[in-house]
Amino acid sequence: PAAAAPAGTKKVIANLFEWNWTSVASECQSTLGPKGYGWVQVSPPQEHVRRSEWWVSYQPVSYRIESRKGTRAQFTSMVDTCHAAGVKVIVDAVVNHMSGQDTPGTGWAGSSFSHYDYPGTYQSQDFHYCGRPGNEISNYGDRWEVQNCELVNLADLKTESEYVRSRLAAYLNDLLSLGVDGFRMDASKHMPAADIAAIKAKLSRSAYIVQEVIYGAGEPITPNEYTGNGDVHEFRYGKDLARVFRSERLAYLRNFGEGWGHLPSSVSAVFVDNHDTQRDFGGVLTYNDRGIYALANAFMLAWPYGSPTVMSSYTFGNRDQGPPQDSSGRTLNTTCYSGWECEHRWPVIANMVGFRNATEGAGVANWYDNGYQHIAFSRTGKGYLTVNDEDFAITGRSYYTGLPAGRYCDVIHGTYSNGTCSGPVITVDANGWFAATVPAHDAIAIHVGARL
Ligand code: LAG
Ligand code: CA
Repeated sequence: PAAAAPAGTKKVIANLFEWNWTSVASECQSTLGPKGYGWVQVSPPQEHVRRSEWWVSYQPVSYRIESRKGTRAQFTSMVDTCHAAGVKVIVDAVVNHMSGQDTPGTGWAGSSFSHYDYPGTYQSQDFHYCGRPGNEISNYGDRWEVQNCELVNLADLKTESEYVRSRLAAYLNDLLSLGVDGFRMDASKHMPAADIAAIKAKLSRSAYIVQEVIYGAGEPITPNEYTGNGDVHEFRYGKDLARVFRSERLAYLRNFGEGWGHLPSSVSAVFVDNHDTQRDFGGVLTYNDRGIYALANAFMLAWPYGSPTVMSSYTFGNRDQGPPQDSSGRTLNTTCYSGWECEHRWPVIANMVGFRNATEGAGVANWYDNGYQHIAFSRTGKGYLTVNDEDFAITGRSYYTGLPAGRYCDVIHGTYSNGTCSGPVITVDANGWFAATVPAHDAIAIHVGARL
């Protein structure tokens, strides 16, 4: 079963990183559905090691759907609630490895484990021992090593073995039986594409697949190898976009995407930042960049390349810091703008999801740039965005949109609902033009779904 690019008319994904299931469910109802997000990506749901850092989620000890984010019943009810709100669910699936603790322990739900023994699930013969120092990956120039050694000490599964493939498929099929719609395949680079294909072939029904393959210059394993299985995360997108915003020119974005050597649009999954890049990739734009971050997301949502994911973070001071949790380690309910950034709710970003949906399928036309930090383009007949990232306002200019004449809500500064706009209204004349001032580091966006 294949399904590249999220299905449906609403394709934008919100990544509610480390949210608990109860909070994901209410967010689907209150915000994701109403704002037009089509999908929510949730953090790994399986049983994990017990510690406070966020990354415990990436150290499975069994495939019980019990984690600090909630119980199996809460997970199931979250999936149902999201579906009722018109939002499909993508699970972050950790399939390359198990835990990385050197000392034996007990997992979140009580399962005993040691580094290479997970009673009832895997035993020592199910893991790779690559024979390099510490069994650790050190040379990303060596394909075999990257796929057969350990990523940061995480016990590396023999994904070539029939037993391991069946066990992984059983886990994913369990999630599908609960209604899950797709999987983010964690650490895909560390598994041969053929192993992922073999696991996918065992799935009980079709599911959206997006694979995490971090592009590395000169590395033998490339994102392109994985496109036969489904979508692939294009890590160059967020890096290049940050560089353009921070130190280059927005004018360079006129051919952003394939023109920059990125993956083919139809299989590319993009984001401004994700949970790893916001911590570990210096220079990427994050919630800390506030207005510029919002503008970068607005560009991503307006620009028809790839399938966009909007990141939603909790506030962190150091890279290992876990999400807000209670004294027994359960993740607390999300409180937006207090301990949690909720970027997906920022008005600019949330309103641009509506722009994405209204302009789906329309090409880019009427590109304009001033050679530097002021750009504009239309999505043929459907929408128009202009971004001014100069340090000065652009005043008294007219923009050719090609849009039908009418009064449109500027969704960067206002929210459209029930036929009214809470912000400025832009009037497009009979010839498709409007005149407006765009302040420094600001934007204007209009689309046919927010026409008064
Ligand atoms: C991923 N994609 O390929 C995840 O997106 C990424 O967040 C995961 O790393 C990684 N692969 C493994 O699934 C995260 C943290 C690591 C953390 C690891 C395992 O970025 O820092 O490692 O999850 O929890 C931590 C310690 C290591 C230690 C390891 C094992 O940082 O020092 O060796 O745990 O105990
Ligand atoms: Ca591996």
